[in-house]
Amino acid sequence: MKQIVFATNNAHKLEELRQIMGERFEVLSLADINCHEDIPEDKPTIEGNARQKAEYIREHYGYDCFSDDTGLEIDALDGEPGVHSARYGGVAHDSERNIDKVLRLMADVPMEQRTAHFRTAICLLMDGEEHLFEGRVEGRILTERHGTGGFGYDSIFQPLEGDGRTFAQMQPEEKNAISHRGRAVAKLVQFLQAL
Ligand code: ITT
Repeated sequence: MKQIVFATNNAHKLEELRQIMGERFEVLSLADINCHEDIPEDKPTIEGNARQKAEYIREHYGYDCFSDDTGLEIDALDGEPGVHSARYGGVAHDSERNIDKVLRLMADVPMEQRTAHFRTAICLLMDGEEHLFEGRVEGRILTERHGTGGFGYDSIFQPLEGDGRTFAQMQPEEKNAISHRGRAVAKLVQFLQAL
């Protein structure tokens, strides 16, 4: 089975990816390759961050690898939190704070103006070449949390294609079938299978 490193520290994303990529690839984590340091992620775009993380692994560890970066882009907040999604509330990876800030800033925004999308960029570095894949899903930011599944902003994001449930109210397979990351990964897998 072909090995490929997924350059992420997010256990939820690794789990989602292993589920989507199935049995065709052995997806190695950073722990699997003994990478325990903080990988720089300080570019102004999600594409730039995805590339930066993948290049770091290739340079320091020599593996073919891919990495993703995701942003929640809310129209009423001029595209924020976007590239700042992980630490929007001020503390890195504190999803509850992030959600609280979004709900606070959007307290007066009516439902028809609460449109948003998740966007994922995946950067694959393989055999010395770089490939970018994008996936996005349109939806709405609800006024309160619904559901306990998923992670990050899932409990306030209601995808437009669906039955009104948030991502946090869906089974992982249901979310993956329509999500930003699911779509970007589908393009990645299609590319890898055509090699
Ligand atoms: P790595 O950089 O280590 O991969 P991360 O948690 O920083 O992990 P991202 O930069 O891709 O992940 O995503 C930034 C934030 O966006 C993340 O911390 C979540 O709050 C949110 N996010 C990403 N994907 C999401 C998803 O599928 N559902 C809900 N929120 C998500």
